[in-house]
Order: sequence, then C-alpha cells, then structure tokens
Amino acid sequence: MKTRAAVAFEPKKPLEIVEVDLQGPKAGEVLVEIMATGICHTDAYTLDGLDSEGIFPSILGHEGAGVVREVGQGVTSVKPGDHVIPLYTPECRQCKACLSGKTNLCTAIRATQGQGLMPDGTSRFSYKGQPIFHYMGCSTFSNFTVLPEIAVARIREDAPFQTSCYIGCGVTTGVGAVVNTAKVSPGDNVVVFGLGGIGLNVIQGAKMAGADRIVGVDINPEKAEWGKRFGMTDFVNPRDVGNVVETLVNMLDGGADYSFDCTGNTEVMRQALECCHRGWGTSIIIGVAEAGKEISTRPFQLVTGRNWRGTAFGGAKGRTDVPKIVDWYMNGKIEIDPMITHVLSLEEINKGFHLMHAGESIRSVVVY
Ligand code: NAD
Ligand code: AHE
Ligand code: ZN
Repeated sequence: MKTRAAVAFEPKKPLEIVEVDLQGPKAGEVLVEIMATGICHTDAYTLDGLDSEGIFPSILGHEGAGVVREVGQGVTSVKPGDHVIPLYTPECRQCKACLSGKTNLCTAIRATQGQGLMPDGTSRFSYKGQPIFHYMGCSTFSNFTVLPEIAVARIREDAPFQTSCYIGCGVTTGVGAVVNTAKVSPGDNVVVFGLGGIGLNVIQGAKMAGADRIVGVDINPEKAEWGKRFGMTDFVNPRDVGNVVETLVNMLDGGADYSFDCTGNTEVMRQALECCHRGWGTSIIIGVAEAGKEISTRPFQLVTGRNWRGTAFGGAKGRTDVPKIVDWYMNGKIEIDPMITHVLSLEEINKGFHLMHAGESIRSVVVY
C-alpha cells in the first residue's frame, strides 16, 4: 500500500512529506493506522544527528496512537479495529529481561530495532524502490506503519488519540520514572531538572506520589508557571543563582531524596546527582545525551551514599502498564490535555520541531 509519511532523508534537514510504499504485516506483525503522534525531544535529537544509532533515510516518531487495520499470521493478542499505542520498549513476556521481574528492557527485538529494521531483518517502508528505515520500532510519523505484535499496547476505545498518544512516550516516561524507577514515597523531596514534555510529567508523578517539596530547575523562566500548574512547589533558574547545587542542598536541608535529569545535558546530570542528600539520595537520568558525551562526578559522591540510576520509558512494561496509565488519564488521576500546546497537520510537522527548539511548546501533536 501507499501511505503519507514525513521522511528524514538526511540529518539536520527538514522532514519531507512524501508518499511511501508500505508492505503489509508479516507473521507476528500488525498494520496500524496512526491517528496522532507527539513530537518528543528524542526525535529532534536523532534528526539533529546526535544519536549514535541514528540511521537515514528513516521515518521518525515514537509517540503515537492508532487503530489496528490488519494482522499477520499467528497474531492473537490484537485484531483489526483495536485501538493501540506503539511501544518502543516492547514486552514479549518470554525473554530473560521480561521474566526477570527486574526491568522493562525487553530484549526480544532490540538488535534489529536499533538497526531500523523489523525482527526479520528487513524494512517494510520504501520510497522510489529504495528502503526507508524504521525508527525505534515505531515510525509514527507515517500515517500507516507496521509493528511487531509484542510492540503494541491495546487501549480502551474512549481515549482520544490526540492526547493519549503522549502516553506512548512522555507521560509514561515521566510518571513512570517516579512510580516505577524511583518509587517516590509520601513526604519525599524531589528535584526535577528540565521542565519540558518529560519533566512536567515527573512533576505530576511526584505530586501523585505525595512528595513534599517538588523543586523545578530550568533555564527558561517561562517554565516556572508550567511547573506550578502540575504541582511544583519551588522554582530555581540556574542563571539566577551562583551555584545551583549549593542552592538546592540548602533549600532541602541537605539535598533531594530523589532528583531527575530531564535535559539530556551531561553537566546537568552531574548537578542532579550532587544535589542529592548524602547517605541516600538517588538521581535518575531520563535525558538522552549526545553521542560521545560522558558523565562524571567525584567517586566520593557515591562513596557517601548517593545513587546514580537511569530509566527508559519510565520503567514501564508497555503491554501491561500502558493501558493502566490510559485509565489514570481517563479517570483524572493524571492530566494530559493542557500539556498538548500545539496540534499540527502532517504538513506542519517541521513547525513542531521549531517550537520545541524555541522552548515555545510543551508537546506538539500531529493529527493525521
Ligand atoms: P523538552 O525540549 O520538551 O524539554 C527540555 C527542557 O530542559 C526545556 O524546558 C529546557 O529549557 C530545559 N533545559 C535545557 N537545558 C537546561 C539546563 N542546562 N538546565 C536546566 N534546564 C534545561 O524535551 P523533552 O521532550 O522533555 O525531553 C527531555 C529529555 O528526555 C531529552 O533528552 C529526551 O531525549 C529525553 N527522553 C528520555 C526518555 C527515556 O526513556 N529515558 C524518554 C523521553 C525523552
Ligand atoms: N539510541 C541512543 C539512546 C536513545 C535512548 O536512550 N532512548 C531511550 C528512549 S528515549 C525516548 O524518547 C531508550 O528507550 N533507551 C533504551 C534502549 O534500549 O534504547 C544511543 O545512545 O544509542
Ligand atoms: Zn520520546
């Protein structure tokens, strides 16, 4: 079949909206009509050539929601008409990681996914006879896409696509980092670095978990109002204080119980670790750093009891947890609608990247 898609032909170039060819689903795969997709900073990072796994030409996008239109041989867990969210972290329920009960990092198809290919080592997308690579196993910047059965979460049909697509990455990543990875308890003090599409979800997750102080840190002063809107109690602009670590440690009587990096900046990751409380504070890295970047701190920071951890997709097991997060949204336990600041057509998708870089959006969503 033919489908409209925004193709990343080269790094650092605008996406081009073209009609691409899409092969139908093979055994164990499903064809999904994407109804809406968010634009995450990770899409921008890959498009900007900063991802060591970046591969071109490809169809980016990993924060979608849509409808199953066709299933391949042997598919049993979804059927045509089902509403689904694509999963860049699949859940096969059979691999060592899935069976461990210790991680959401399913390994069943990670190798081919990182090469921009389906599990059989080929691509379903092509343009003028040349293959186009998949991205993060999702490629939601295409109106139709093919996904492995283990990489779709079936969701309730009354959830609007335009908002629930955000659960495909940002919402689950932020809220999940708090409840699954950090396991924040009532009364804990939390610091969140970077109040964008991810950081605001960390804030609303921390509020939901009953955190006491929730301190937001951002170099964009306009993010102060956004943070407060979702439960932030204090705001620090690093440009207004001499030493951000010292400021936070003093504010929180020795430091944070939990801190979260939602910037991808390795200097900020260090600040996030060092603002943690001596003896127990834990810092969770969510931000994705540019290829070649490394983190550093004095080992003494760890010797004296601070913990450095990371999380992908908020530690969520997609097929199990995503439908529950959709329920949280539909039941009003978490908010999504106010964070969707811009709704765009596919033709306007490059505007979504400009808005993000300018700090003018929280989430732009493309509706097909
Ligand atoms: P975003 O662009 O919406 O937000 C980033 C925020 O960080 C902005 O508000 C910006 O002003 C702020 N910021 C930038 N530099 C800063 C600094 N030096 N100090 C304080 N604040 C600073 O991006 P997003 O969509 O929220 O994504 C945030 C990060 O999370 C990205 O690196 C993205 O790739 C990553 N991410 C990781 C996962 C995961 O599973 N680990 C999932 C989604 C996104
Ligand atoms: N490809 C990069 C790493 C990118 C990365 O860490 N991605 C996160 C999700 S970001 C979503 O917006 C992730 O899921 N990581 C775990 C995994 O298996 O990719 C690189 O450095 O090569
Ligand atoms: Zn993302």
